Amino acid sequence: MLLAAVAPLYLAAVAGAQVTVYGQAPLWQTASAATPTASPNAYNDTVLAPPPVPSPPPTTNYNLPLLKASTSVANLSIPHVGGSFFGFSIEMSVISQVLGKNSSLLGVPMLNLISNLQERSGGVLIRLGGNTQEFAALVDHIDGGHTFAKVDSGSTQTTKTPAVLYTLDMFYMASNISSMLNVKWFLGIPFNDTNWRLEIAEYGQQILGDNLLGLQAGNEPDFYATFGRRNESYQPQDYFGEIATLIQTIEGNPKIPNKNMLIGPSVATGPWTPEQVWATGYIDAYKANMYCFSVEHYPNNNCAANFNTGQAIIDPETIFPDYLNHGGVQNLVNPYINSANLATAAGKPFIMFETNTASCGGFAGISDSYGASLWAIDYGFQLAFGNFTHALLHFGGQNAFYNPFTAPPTNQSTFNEWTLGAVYYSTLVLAEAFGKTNTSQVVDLQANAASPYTPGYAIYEQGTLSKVALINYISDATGASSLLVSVSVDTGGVPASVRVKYLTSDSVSTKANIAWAGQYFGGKFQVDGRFKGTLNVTTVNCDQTANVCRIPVPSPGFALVFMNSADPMIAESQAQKTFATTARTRTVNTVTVDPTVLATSNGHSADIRGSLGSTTHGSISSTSGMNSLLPGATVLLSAVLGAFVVTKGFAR
Ligand SMILES: *[C@@H]1O[C@H](CO)[C@@H](O)[C@H](O)[C@H]1NC(C)=O
Ligand SMILES: *[C@@H]1O[C@H](CO)[C@@H](O)[C@H](O)[C@H]1NC(C)=O
Ligand SMILES: *[C@@H]1O[C@H](CO)[C@@H](O)[C@H](O)[C@H]1NC(C)=O
Ligand SMILES: *[C@@H]1O[C@H](CO)[C@@H](O)[C@H](O)[C@H]1NC(C)=O
Ligand SMILES: *[C@@H]1O[C@H](CO)[C@@H](O)[C@H](O)[C@H]1NC(C)=O
Ligand SMILES: *[C@@H]1O[C@H](CO)[C@@H](O)[C@H](O)[C@H]1NC(C)=O
Ligand SMILES: *[C@@H]1O[C@H](CO)[C@@H](O)[C@H](O)[C@H]1NC(C)=O
Ligand SMILES: *[C@@H]1O[C@H](CO)[C@@H](O)[C@H](O)[C@H]1NC(C)=O
Ligand SMILES: *[C@@H]1O[C@H](CO)[C@@H](O)[C@H](O)[C@H]1NC(C)=O
Ligand SMILES: CC(=O)N[C@H]1CO[C@H](CO)[C@@H](O)[C@@H]1O
Repeated sequence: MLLAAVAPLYLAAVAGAQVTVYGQAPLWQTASAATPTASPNAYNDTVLAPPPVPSPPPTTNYNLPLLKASTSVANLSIPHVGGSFFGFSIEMSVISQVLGKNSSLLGVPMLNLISNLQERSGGVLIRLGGNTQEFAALVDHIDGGHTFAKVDSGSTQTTKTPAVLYTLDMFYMASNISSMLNVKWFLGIPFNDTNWRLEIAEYGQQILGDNLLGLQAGNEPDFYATFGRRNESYQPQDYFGEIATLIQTIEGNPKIPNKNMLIGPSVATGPWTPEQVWATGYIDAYKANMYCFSVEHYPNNNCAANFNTGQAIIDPETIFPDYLNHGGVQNLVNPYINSANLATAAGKPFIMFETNTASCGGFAGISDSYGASLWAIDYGFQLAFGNFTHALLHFGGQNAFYNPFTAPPTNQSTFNEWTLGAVYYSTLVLAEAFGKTNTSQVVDLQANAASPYTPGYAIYEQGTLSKVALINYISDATGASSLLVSVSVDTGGVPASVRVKYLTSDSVSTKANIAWAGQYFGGKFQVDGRFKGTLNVTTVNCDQTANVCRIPVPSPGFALVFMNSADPMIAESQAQKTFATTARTRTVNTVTVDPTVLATSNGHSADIRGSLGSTTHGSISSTSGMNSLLPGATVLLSAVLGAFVVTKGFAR
C-alpha cells in the first residue's frame, strides 16, 4: 500500500498568478494506453443490481403546495446555510494522494474540482486530520522532496498506529492552495499525549493565518478507551478535564496567538452520546474557546471486509436498499438535532466533521454509485434541515470506495488521470442549491405522503422560496416509476416557467455515467477536474391559471427546480478559474509502507477482537442511524483506513 503516495498530475505554484505545470499526461495519450489490472478499491468496478421497484409503488403524481415567504414556513432551518455546506475531510495519512506530493506539486484536477465548488459557493472548507492525526509528528526533513511519510508509531498497545510524519511544507501546501482558491482549513491537535504537542497549532496559525479556521481538540474521544489510547475508566468527564488543561497550555503559549479556535467534542456517537459530553458543562465552559461544536458519524462500516476483523462480512447488495430511502438519512440526523440546537443557542456552528457512506473505506458498488449521489444529496439536505452548518465528506485514499475524487495509482501517473467519486456530484448540487449568499434555509417537505422513496425539500434564500429539490430513489427502466410533481405557490402563484437542472444516470447502480445538467467529468481515469459536455438546463412551462408547475423526475433521478429564472446558479457550469495541464514529467514515488505496519495498525483483526472483548462501557449506539441499517448486528463504527472502533451490542 502506498502511503506517502504521489498524486500524478501536479501543478507548481510560483510567485504571483503564474503557474508552471508538471506531470500531465499528454492530451493525445488516452487511458487505453494502459488499462490497469490491479484495482485498489477507489477504482473498483463492482456494479450491484438495483433494488426492485417497491411494492406497492409510491404515487407517481403528487402535489407539493409551497409557501413563498420563509416567515410562514414551519420547521425551517437556521438562516445561514451556504453553498459551502459540504466540505471535505482528508485523512492525514493520505493528504499526498489528494492534494499533491508537496507545496510545489499540487494535483491539478484537485484544484479544478475545488474551483468548480468555489464558483458556486464562494469558498470551500477542508479538514486535514482523522484518526491518524493523533500520532502525527512534525519533522525537519523527509527525503525525496516528500512532505509526508509514515513510520510505525512504536506503540505496543492495541491501538498501534502508523505515525504520519510531516514537514512544515504541509502548511505551505495548504497556504498555496488558499492563495489560488478560497479554501479555509481545519487541523487537529494530536491527543496521544496530554503534555500537548502543539506545533500544528503554532505553525498552522503562523503560516495559514486567517485561512486556518479551527483546531480539532480530540478525534472521536469516545473511542479512546476502546483503542487503548486512554485507560478503561476514561469518561466524558475525563475528556472535559483534558480540554481544560489544553486550553490552559494554549493560554500560556505565545506562539498560538488565537486561543479561541478549538473544535469539539467530535464524538462518533459510539460509546458516548453527545448529550453525555454536554452533561459535563462542556458547552458553557468552553464556548468562548471554540470555533464550533462537532460530531462525526457514518451510517455503517465495512471493517470486516477491509480489515479482516473476524466479524461477518456484509454483502453490499443486501444493504444497498438502506441507502436508497429517506428514512435512512432521517435516522442519521435525528440523534443530533438537540445538539445542533444547543450549539446554535451558544452562537456556534455545528459541524458533522467526518462522514461518508460507511467507515473503513465504504462498500464496493454502493459508495461509488449514482445511488450514493442521491443518498448524499438527501443526507446533506437533511443535515442542514437538522441545523448542522456544515458536513465534511471524508477521503480515505486509494483503498477507500467513497472518495469524492482520487488520483491514479502512482505507477500509472504518467498515463492515467483521476477518478471521480459519485458523491462529488452531490457537493456540486448542494453548492448550487444553497448558493453564495450564506442566507439559505431548508425544510424537509415530507413530500408525497412522506413516501420514503420520493423525498423533497424547499430551499429559501434571503427569505424567499428559491428552489425545490426532488429525489426519486427508484430504479425503473420502464419509466412507470417516473414522477410528475405538481408544485404550487401560495402568494402570487407560480411563475410563467421554471428552470430545472437534473442529476441523471441510468440506474442507482451506475458509477461512470452520471451527469449534472448534461455535463460530466468522465469515467475512471478520465477526469482532469473540468466539466465535459454542454450545459443543459430544462425549461418547464407552468400553468399560471391553475397555479401549477408540473416537474418530471425520472426513475431514478434528482431535480433542482429554480423558482426564479434570474437565479445566478442556473448558468453555473465550468468554473471560470481553471488550472490547465500542459507539461509532463514522470514522478516516481519511492515512499511505501511495509504492509505489516498497516496490518498491525488499529484496524487489525486481533486488535479489534481484543478491544471488543475488553470494552466494558459504551454500547449505546442504539440511538445511531446505523442501528436502523444493521439491526441485531455487532457494529464497528467509525473512521477510515486503520481507524475504528467498536461498539458492542445490538444482540437480537
Ligand atoms: C502498478 O503497481 C501494481 C502493484 O504493485 C502492479 O500490480 C501493477 O502491475 C503496476 N502497474 C504498472 C502499469 O506498472
Ligand atoms: C472489487 O471489490 C470487491 C469487494 O471488495 C472485490 O471482491 C473485487 O475483487 C474487487 N475487484 C477488483 C477488480 O479488484
Ligand atoms: C414540524 O416538526 C414537528 C416536530 O418534528 C412535526 O410534528 C410537524 O409535523 C412539522 N411540521 C411541518 C409543517 O412539517
Ligand atoms: C432549527 O433551528 C430553527 C431556528 O432556531 C428552529 O426553528 C428549528 O425548529 C430547528 N430545527 C430543528 C429540526 O430542530
Ligand atoms: C459564505 O461562506 C463561505 C464559507 O464560510 C465564505 O467563504 C464566503 O465568503 C461567504 N460568503 C458571504 C457572501 O458571506
Ligand atoms: C505521541 O506521538 C508522538 C509522535 O508519534 C510520539 O513521539 C510520542 O511519544 C507519543 N506520546 C505518547 C505519550 O505516547
Ligand atoms: C516537491 O517534489 C519535487 C519532485 O520530487 C521536488 O523537485 C521539489 O523540490 C519538491 N518541493 C518541495 C517544496 O519540497
Ligand atoms: C486511568 O487514568 C487516569 C488518568 O491518567 C488515572 O487517574 C486513573 O488512576 C487510571 N485508572 C486506572 C484504573 O488505571
Ligand atoms: C436535456 O435534459 C433533458 C432532461 O434530462 C433531456 O430530456 C434532454 O434530452 C436533454 N437535451 C439534450 C440536448 O441533451
Ligand atoms: C502563498 C504561499 O503560501 N506560498 C508558498 C508556496 O509554497 C512555497 C514552498 O514550496 C512557499 O515558499 C511559499 O511561501
